[in-house]
Amino acid sequence: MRHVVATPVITPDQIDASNARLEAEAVRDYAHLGEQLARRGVDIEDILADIMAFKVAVPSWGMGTGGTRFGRYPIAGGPNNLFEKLEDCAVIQQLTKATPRVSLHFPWDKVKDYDELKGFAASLDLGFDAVNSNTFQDQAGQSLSYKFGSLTHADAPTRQQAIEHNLECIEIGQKLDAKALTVWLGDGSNFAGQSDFTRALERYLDSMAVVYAGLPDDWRVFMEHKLYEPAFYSTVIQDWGTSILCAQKLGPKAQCLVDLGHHAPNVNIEMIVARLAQFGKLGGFHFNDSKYGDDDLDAGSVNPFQLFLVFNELVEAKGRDPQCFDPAYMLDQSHNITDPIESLMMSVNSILQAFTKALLIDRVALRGHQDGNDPLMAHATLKEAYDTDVRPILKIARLRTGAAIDPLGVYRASGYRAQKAAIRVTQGATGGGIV
Ligand code: AOS
Ligand code: ZN
Ligand code: ZN
Repeated sequence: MRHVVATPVITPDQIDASNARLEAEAVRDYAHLGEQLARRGVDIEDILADIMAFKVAVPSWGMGTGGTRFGRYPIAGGPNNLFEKLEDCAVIQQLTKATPRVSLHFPWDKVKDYDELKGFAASLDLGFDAVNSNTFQDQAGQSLSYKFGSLTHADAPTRQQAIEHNLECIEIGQKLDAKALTVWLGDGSNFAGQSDFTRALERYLDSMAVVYAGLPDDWRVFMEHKLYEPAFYSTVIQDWGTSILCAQKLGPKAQCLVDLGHHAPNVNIEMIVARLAQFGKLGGFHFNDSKYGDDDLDAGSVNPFQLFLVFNELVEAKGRDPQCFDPAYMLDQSHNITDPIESLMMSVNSILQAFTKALLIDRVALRGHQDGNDPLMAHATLKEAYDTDVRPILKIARLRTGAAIDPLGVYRASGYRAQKAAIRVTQGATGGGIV
């Protein structure tokens, strides 16, 4: 029981000292923005309450330095095991108070004792979100290979092995109080003719029906579609159309997960979000950003307007169905050249900005312009919200939740990574692999 209680990460007085310096200015800016919003008929405290309540899960696999198939540049003081990853997650939670849960990936995050893991996480003020299965790689000692597929493999014993892995993920997730399983599989083909599209999907549905039957009553399964990679000719669950068809076939606990990087270039992702929400099949998100493909760049770093438009649809959907609409929000990024803690804190900030701006949209006016066939004013209504500098709201949300007004500033001043570099075993030099 080596890991029962975590060592303190950043001390509360480091946060308090920084907040004390920044508070007066933040409060003044907030009051000023409050006056401006009041003129638009918006109560800033209502917006603040929603922002303080918003949470997004961080990925355990995003804590280590990512890489490409060409190489990887580990940073000194990076985490070497799940417990060290959780310490880093705790820093993000401490400084933002917006990331209380961690999404785990199996078998990468397997440990011997899940009670110990849970206790360790709890001592860091952390819990667990959706668990992710992995049948896109072969693991040491695995009896059957996934080279030609997993849940959709032509051979029944390989499919069975993949099914059992997903069931095991549910079992582990239950020990950790998770409530959802995310299934992304790399199954597909590299050559025209290699795979029969229809039979492969039939096998997927048969396999997933067994996984679905293993879900506890209060669980959901999220199907994460992706256009290509690692299969480069076809992917079995390639888009939201296939995903929603499967979700409808499997049943109410099956929903679709939208990873922002998993679409063809220029696809209207916000519209996909609207469609899935309309039919009760929007299960959750993997937030990130992309320029070309599944780049796994930091959320909001390339196209913050798109992120805002996604949140516009989310706010709209929540307004229509406040009781039941409850997508799971997770980050899925690969940090190749930055400190993952810093990137993730920035990403949380971008997500919260997009959400805040979406909350500011005058929906009555928007509807009026839409129905009155006034495209310019409809668009201007969105831009009015998007162009608002909402940073004072985020700063006050952090202040009131006990987070840092300036998470990045506190983190840099703390010297956290340098301290960890002195304690943690240094990782190997370079190695390929996309995380
Ligand atoms: C892969 O492209 C997906 O985004 C998955 O969510 C995957 O499980 C995760 O990125 C870890 O590799
Ligand atoms: Zn993803
Ligand atoms: Zn991805």
